[in-house]
Amino acid sequence: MSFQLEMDRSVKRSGSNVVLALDLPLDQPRHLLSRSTEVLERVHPHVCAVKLNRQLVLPLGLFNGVQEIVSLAHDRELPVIMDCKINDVGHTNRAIAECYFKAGFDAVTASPFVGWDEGLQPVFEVAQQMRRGVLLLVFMSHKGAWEGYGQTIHDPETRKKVPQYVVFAEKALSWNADGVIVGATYPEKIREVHAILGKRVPIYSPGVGVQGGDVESAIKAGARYLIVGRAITLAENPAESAKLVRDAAKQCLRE
Ligand code: 3DU
Repeated sequence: MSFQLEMDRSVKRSGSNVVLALDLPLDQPRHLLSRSTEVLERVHPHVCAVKLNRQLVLPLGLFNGVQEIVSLAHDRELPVIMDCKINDVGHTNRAIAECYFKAGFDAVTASPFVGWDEGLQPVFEVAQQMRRGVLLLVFMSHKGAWEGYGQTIHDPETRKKVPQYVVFAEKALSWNADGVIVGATYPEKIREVHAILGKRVPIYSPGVGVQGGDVESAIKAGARYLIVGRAITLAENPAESAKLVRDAAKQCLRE
C-alpha cells in the first residue's frame, strides 16, 4: 500500500487529521522513552499518525528505543513519519533513508534544496523500492523561513523570476512526492501551494499552537494534515488537547 493510501485509511479509521509530533524536552534516555510511550498511549485515539524528530532519535538510538516507539505506533495502527529533513549528497541520503525505513518508519521528510541528481533521486528510489513515502519541505513554519524558501529566484528551466517555494511545489508534483510541508504560520503560502498541487499532493502543516499557527486558517487554506507537537505533548492533559485540535480541524473541514 502506498504511504498516501495508508494515511487516507488512517484518517478514515481515526476520524482525525492530526499528526502527533512526539517531541519532548531532553531528559535521561529511559525517562524520555517512558514519557514518549506514555504520551503516545494517551493520545493515539485522537491522531492519524505520529512524527518523530532527531531530538528523540539522538538520545534513544534508532534500533533500540526509537524502534520500540515505532512498533507501538504500528500496534495502534498509526503510520510513523521520520522528520529527518534529508539534505546531503545522494549516497548518504540513500543510506539515511534506508536506515529509517529498516527501523520501520513509513515516510521520511527531505529538503528539495539539494536537488534531484545525486541529491534526492536516490531517496525517492529507495522509498519506491521499500514502498514508503517522501515528504518535501516547501515552506517551513519559522520566522527565518523567508530567507530560503521565500527568496525570489530565476527558475533555470523557465528563466522566469519565481518564488523558491513555488518551484519546490512544482518539484513535488514532478518527483511524485507523497506530501509537502508548509507551515501553518503562513496560511497564504498554504493557499498558493494548494492551488499548484490540488488534490494530488497533500499538504502537512506544522506550527499550530506554540509557533503561533492557527487550525482554522491552515485548514481553510488547504492543509490536509496538521502536525502538532508541544501544544499536545507539554499539555497537562495531552489526550484532551489532542482531542480539541482534532475537533477544531474537523469542524473547519465540515464548514
Ligand atoms: O511547534 P510544535 O511543538 O507543534 O512542533 C512542530 C514539529 O514540526 C516539530 O517537530 C518540528 O521539527 C516540525 N516542523 C516544523 O515545526 C516546521 C517545519 O517546517 C517542519 C517541521
